[in-house]
Amino acid sequence: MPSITDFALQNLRLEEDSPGVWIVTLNRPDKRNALNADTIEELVTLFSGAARAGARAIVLAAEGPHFCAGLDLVEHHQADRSPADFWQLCLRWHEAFNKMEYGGVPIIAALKGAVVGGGLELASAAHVRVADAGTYFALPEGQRGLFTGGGATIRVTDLIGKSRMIDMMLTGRVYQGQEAVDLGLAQYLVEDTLSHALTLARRCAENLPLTNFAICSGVSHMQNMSALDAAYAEACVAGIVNTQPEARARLAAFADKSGARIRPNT
Ligand code: 1HE
Repeated sequence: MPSITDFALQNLRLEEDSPGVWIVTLNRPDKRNALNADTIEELVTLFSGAARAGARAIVLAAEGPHFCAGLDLVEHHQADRSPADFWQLCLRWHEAFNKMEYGGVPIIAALKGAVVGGGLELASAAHVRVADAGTYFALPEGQRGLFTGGGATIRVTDLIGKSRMIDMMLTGRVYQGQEAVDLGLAQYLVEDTLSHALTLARRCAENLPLTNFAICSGVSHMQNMSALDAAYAEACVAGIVNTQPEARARLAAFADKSGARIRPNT
């Protein structure tokens, strides 16, 4: 069974906040956390093994003033990649981001500064995004003579719709603040994104792991299915999750009235 200390990371920093609550920090602030090929490999390794190593919720944070500047443009320029090389690289991005979205461990992104290009693709693979007033979202690919390659056509379009996504790419439009939240680019607008993301992660970690696994992979899988098949899959997943022995104590607490009731926000 792997553990948190087994990951050898250079471009990411990994810490445990409390049992099962991990903080993964993008750690190339001098390069505005631009995603070079090595960082992508570290993301693949980390998010492939996190659940088995005991992660129950993960905060994805960033060192420095910006969350992520997207594709490492300097590395890309210097590598002078062939179409096949870049195609293969994109498959590694997809591997990393799919492991995040479908890996079954809740991932909360603590955003700040630039969340642009591949940085937005990375953020959109998280399950929850927390922004502050200085966080801004853009897809500068169009201006750079590039195209998205890390899943934006799927995930960013899912968040904000096709027309807005195309507008962002064509015109370089930047979204921030409440407007970004209203559109769905982030779910929370707070003063301290790391602290709020940690609060959310700790709360998620109180859920049963099997329940979180179903939420953080099942919903995405079901979105990829026809409505008929998704309903079938949902019933199947609920059959497994809703009968797990670990849930019995929680159900008993509700039945004997010791369990918390759901009340409106005060
Ligand atoms: C970088 C990168 C990068 C900064 N690749 N090195 N993404 C973009 O088009 C965004 C490009 N970056 C920026 O627009 C700005 O750098 C920021 C708004 C993010 C930050 O600005 P600032 O003034 O704080 O920093 P800076 O002076 O521009 O950059 C500081 C250093 O970070 C500098 O390196 P230095 O060695 O000269 O000090 C920059 O070169 C470096 N840096 N951003 C490499 N992106 C799978 S396809 C995905 C396609 C895309 O993601 S396209 C979008 C790319």
